[in-house]
Amino acid sequence: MGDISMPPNTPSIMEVIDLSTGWSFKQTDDIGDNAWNPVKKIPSTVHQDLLDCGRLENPFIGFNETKAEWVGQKSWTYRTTIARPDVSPKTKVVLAFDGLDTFAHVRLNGKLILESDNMFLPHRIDVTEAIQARSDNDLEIEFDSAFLKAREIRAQHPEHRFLCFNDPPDRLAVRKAQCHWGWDWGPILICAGIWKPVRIEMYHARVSDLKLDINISDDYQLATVHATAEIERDSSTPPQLLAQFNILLDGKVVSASHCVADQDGKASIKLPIPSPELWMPNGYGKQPLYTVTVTIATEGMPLHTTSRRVGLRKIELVQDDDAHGKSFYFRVNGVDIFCGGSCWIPTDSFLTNVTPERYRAWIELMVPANQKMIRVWGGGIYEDDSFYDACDELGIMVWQDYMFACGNYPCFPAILESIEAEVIANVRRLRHHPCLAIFAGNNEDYQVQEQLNLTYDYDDKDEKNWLKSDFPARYIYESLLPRLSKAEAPWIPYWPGSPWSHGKKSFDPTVGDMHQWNVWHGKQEKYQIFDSLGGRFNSEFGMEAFPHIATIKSFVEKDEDLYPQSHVLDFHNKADGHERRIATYLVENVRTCTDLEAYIHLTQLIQCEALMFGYRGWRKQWGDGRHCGGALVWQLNDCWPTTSWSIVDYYLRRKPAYYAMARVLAPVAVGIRRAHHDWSVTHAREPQTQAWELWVVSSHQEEIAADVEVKFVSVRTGREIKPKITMQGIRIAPNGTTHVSDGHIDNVHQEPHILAARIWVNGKLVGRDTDWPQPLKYLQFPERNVKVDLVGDEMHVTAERPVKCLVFEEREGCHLSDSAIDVVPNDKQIVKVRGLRDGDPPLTWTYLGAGEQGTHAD
Ligand code: BMA
Repeated sequence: MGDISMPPNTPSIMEVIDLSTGWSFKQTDDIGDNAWNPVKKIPSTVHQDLLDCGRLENPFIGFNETKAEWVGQKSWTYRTTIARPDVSPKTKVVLAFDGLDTFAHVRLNGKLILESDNMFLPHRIDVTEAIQARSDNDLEIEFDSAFLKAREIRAQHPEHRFLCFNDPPDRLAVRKAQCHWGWDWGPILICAGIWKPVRIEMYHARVSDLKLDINISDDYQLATVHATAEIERDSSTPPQLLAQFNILLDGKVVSASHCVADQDGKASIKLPIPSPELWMPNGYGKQPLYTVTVTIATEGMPLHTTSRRVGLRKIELVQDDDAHGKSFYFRVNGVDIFCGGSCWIPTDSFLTNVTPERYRAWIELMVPANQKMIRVWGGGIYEDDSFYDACDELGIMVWQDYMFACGNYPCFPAILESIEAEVIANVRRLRHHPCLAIFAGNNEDYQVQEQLNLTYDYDDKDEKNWLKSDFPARYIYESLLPRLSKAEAPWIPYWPGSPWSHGKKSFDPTVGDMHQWNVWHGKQEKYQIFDSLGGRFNSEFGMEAFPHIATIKSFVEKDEDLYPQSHVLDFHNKADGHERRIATYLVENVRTCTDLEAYIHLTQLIQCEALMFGYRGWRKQWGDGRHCGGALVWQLNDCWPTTSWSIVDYYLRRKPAYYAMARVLAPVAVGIRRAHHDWSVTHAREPQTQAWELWVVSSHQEEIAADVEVKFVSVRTGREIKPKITMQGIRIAPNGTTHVSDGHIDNVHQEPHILAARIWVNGKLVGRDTDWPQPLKYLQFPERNVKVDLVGDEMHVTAERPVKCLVFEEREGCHLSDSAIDVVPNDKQIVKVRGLRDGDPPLTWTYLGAGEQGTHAD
């Protein structure tokens, strides 16, 4: 074997010509002399290319989105020239596209070589003969308008009803990012172009696929990697190729073996890894990553090497019948994980502008925020490799939707065929990532059936009937996708939809996952009761907040429009009824205002409170027999500068809710709250007494001891209205919730006061929580006397009276250890700032009741 046991990093002898430069483009029907414009680089999108050559105004500014509408209604042509490659005539030459957006006709030297209609598909075209015939080869790609094609295809299928949330329903006919047609957080920008890399590959043989099925023994002492390489070769290469497999950790080979490929070009082998180093989610351990390489060779000559990076972990979706119905949570390497995290949308309307560094920066944000899971939502894209790489490296588990969202999708034969190819290609690309925790069939398509009164007979198990019914796509979610997922990645759990409930209504709280939108949408419940509205796993819930002032200024062109309800600010909020809903939650809870910066703070405070009430309560329920298995906020990010449900805005500026979430998801967190009283029910009187409860949640795997304290502090005076309670050496249950104390508030004899809890572990203060009389608007906040002293890279924060939601400025380049804090007298809080340089002005800050003008920096 000696001949082919080459070092692991031997470059493959496949030769590659990168085709990222040398392109030009034009509007297809433009026959003028100056029609062609240069393209800076491929991958690209036509909007960015038009921006680059000055033919489009930035659609993210002002009302420019409407000025960009025409772009999506035209056809666009891209062209380049490829020189004849200098290879032997027997060498196979392939033109490889990783993705074309979307209706593409590809011509080489005038001859049609590919027609494509699915953005999510890669393509490989054998051009061996065609490309050798000429010294210069013309490659031209014409993209039809997806907007017009969608209409056309829809019209061809009168048998289907095309119903959806988030119009237009035409989008359902096309395999393309559904949010390109606009969404309730994003502009209508129907892109087109070569949105993924394109290259020429020249080779005799290559590994076309590498599947790695990893088994970990019950005692976690042995991992076995079952590796299968599929090999493609030209006719001149002998079939009996040798395949050398190596597994490396930190550059060292930990397992190696080889075999001969069979007649069908398959090489399959089992590689043991004794004492495996296990991959764990953020906060639960390390993320060691092994590299598996395979090199194929003939007669001692290596032909191609490829590799995958893997993590060793066992993942289970635990669904046991229990006291609350059926559980729904994840277990990784035997450890039950409460999945606090976020939902993810495409992070730029122009996908090709997101660099690997920007992906990494987004995922990095989740780490200090104690988040464990991110859900790639079904109305966007199967994300870029660098997104999953970052999740692998940082321990963020991925809930991956298949790309269907909020619709009643058609199932005509051609689209089913395309979906099948799309799923195989994308699962093969993604399945080796240890971050991948679950594949889900779609986003809210079962809800569309329920809410639009379309039929769905769960008990009818005959697939053929599904295809003839009002809900043909049930065939996709309950037959096609599970079949393909099982064949391609049986180690990743499959779930038919987000949400789905085993045939019960998708909002059933006893089974499956749930999108809880009765706060904000639906019944517009008070957020104080968020916890009581949850299910077994809350894969969506949210509250809108304005973005940072600098983000607003990036798109508002005139100073006179810098007020909360200006036309341009409304335009940069795509949510249905957003004025009424933001107003409702503001008016119910706080004294509203008109100054823009103070208003931003109020909307952000409301979001912060709402999400805190949700997360805090659901994490508490985790300890109650895994009643709630996780909560994913809608949404982490934005695709343009906008007001939305995001907790971090387009420019990666954190909103206050980001910090509140981090606190309630900390490894050890204390929680305190009084019973909810609905103040706006007709004739409601304040109850004479209100019960309160104090608890601690812990994600440690062993029991720990903690000291806990509760103070009762008058909102008006800052004085303690009764002696504090202190409890020492409390035993905190592992990976669960511990009830610590309870009591009653006497609303008749006691003035309005907060309950302020703190917790120490091994003498170190590790957490705080405060509970406030609700609603906040009834409280008086005179003379808080807040002080923020900058001491080195720390801000020391004190107040003489209780302070609600003290938020620091989010300055470019600065990173805060905390913000959106409640401050209690005699409890100095220290917030660390990274990135503030000597001589920089201190960060400004504000808090509830600071006044119309809002911000301070004393
Ligand atoms: C959910 C999502 C999205 C939407 C969000 C806010 O239902 O799945 O479709 O953007 O709500 O309305």
